[in-house]
Amino acid sequence: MPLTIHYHRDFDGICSAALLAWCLREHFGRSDLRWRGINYDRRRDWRAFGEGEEFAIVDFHFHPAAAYWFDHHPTTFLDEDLRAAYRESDRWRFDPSALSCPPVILRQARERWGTSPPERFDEIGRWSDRIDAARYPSVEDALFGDVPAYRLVRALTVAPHADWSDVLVERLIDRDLAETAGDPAIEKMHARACRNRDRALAEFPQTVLSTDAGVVLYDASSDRIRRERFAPFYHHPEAVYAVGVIPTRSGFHVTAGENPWNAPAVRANVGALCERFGGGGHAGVGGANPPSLEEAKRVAGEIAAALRRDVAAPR
Ligand SMILES: [Mn+2]
Repeated sequence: MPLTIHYHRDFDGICSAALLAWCLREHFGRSDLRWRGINYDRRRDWRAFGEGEEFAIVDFHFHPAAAYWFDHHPTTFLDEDLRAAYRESDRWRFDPSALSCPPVILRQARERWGTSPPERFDEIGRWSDRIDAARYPSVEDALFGDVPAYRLVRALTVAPHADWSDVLVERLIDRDLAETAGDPAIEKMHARACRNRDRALAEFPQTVLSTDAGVVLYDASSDRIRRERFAPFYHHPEAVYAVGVIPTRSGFHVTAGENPWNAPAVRANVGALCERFGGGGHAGVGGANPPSLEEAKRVAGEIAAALRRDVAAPR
C-alpha cells in the first residue's frame, strides 16, 4: 500500500511534502509514495480522514492516525482530545514557534532520524519562513521581488487546476528552487501572474471607500476587480490597518489586517475583533464571512470604525 503525503496547498506545505518525500525515500527506503494537497474544507468529518490508507500530514491539522505528522500552526489541534493524543515522537513533531513547516521537518531529520537532507532544503526553509510569516522586508519586495521562491508563489496563483501543486512537490524533491522556477511552463504562469498583479494594483484605488485615521476601508466585492493582498499598503504605505470586502466561491469575505511595514504602535488584536462578527484570526490579521454582501459591507465598516477608534485612543 502506498503512503500518501497530504500537504497544505500553499508554498510551505508544498515544500514540506517534498522534504518529507525525500526523507522517506532516502532515509527510510520508501519507494511507494504519493502526495495530495488538502484544504481547510477537509476539516469536516476530520476523524474519518484517511481511513483505510497509510498517510502522512504536513503543515496541516494533527491527525492521530497519521504515520508521520509535522506542523507549526498554533490552531493545529481541532479539539482537546486531539491535543491530548499528541506526543512528540520519531513520527510526529509540532513546533508552534516555527515560522513555517519545512524547518520543523529538517530538525526532525537531523535530530531524530540522523539524516542530512541536501542544503537546498535549508534554502527552501529560509524562504518559506519569510513567505509564510509574511516577513517581507518591504511592500515592494513582496510585490516585485524576483527570487525563485517568490516566482513559484506567484505562479501558484494562476495554477490551471487544484492538483497542479502535486507537480511542484515532485519537482522540489530533487531540484532546487532556481531550477524548478526556471521551467518554461512555470515561467509562463509567472508572467501571467505578474500581469494579474499589475492589473490588481491599477484597479485598487477605485475600490477605496475611506482612509481616515490610518485605516484603509475598501470594497473589492465586484468579481470584475482583480485582487492583490498587499495592494492597500502599496497605495497607502502610511496606513496601519486595511479592511476590505472580497468575493469568495460561495459568498463574501471581510478581511482585516495590520500593515506589516507600518505596524500600529499598540496592536488592536484584529482576530478577536473579527470574532465579534462570527469570524476569527490572529493578533495581526483576521476575517469573517457574513451571510450576504450587505452584511459584509456593514461588518467591514464596523471593523474599520473600531480600528479607527483604537488607533485614535489615548494611551
Ligand atoms: Mn501552509
